[in-house]
Amino acid sequence: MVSRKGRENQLYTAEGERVVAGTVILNATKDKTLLISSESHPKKWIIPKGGAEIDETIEQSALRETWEEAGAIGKITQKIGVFRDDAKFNGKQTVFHFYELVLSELADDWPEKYKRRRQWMPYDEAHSALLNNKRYQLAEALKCSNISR
Ligand code: 5FA
Repeated sequence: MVSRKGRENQLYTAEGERVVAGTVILNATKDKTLLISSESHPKKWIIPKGGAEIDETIEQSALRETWEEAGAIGKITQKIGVFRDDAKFNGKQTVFHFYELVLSELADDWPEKYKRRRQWMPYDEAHSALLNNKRYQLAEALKCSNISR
C-alpha cells in the first residue's frame, strides 16, 4: 500500500463538500475497535479516515487511510454509511463514508507511527471517547457497526 501526501487530488461533491473515507476497525471477535489519536489534537481519539482522492474508489481511499494512519490491514465487511457534518472546517463541509473492517494484520511499523497512538477499546469506551470529543459522525458510524456491546 502506497501512502500519499497533499490534497491536490481531493474529491469534493457537486455541492462542494470534502469527501472523507474511513473504517471502523474491529478485532476478529468483534468486541473491540481500534481508535487512533488525532494528529491536530493528540489527546483526542478518532477513527482512521481522510480525504478521498479523485483517482481511487472511496473504498480504496478508506483502506489507504486505514493503513497510513493505523497500520491496519483487513477485510471490509460492510459499508456502514454516509454521515454529513454541517460545520465548516477550512471553509468546507465534510461528508464521511465509513466502512467496517475486520482486522487481519496490525503492523508494528506504519507511515504515521510517530504521529499517532493506537488503542483497542470496547464499544462503550470508544463511543464515549468519540462523543466527548464531539465527533458525532464518528460515534454514529461506530454505533452502526456490528461491534458487540
Ligand atoms: N475537523 C475537526 N473536527 C471536525 C469535525 N467534527 N467534523 C469535520 N471535520 C473536523 O482533524 C482533521 C481535520 O478535520 C482538521 O482539519 C480539523 O479541523 C477537521 P482530525 O479529525 O482531528 O484528524 P487529524 O488531525 O488526525 O487529521 P487527519 O486525519 O490527518 O486529517 P483528515 O481527516 O482531514 O485527513 P487527511 O489529511 O489524511 O486527508
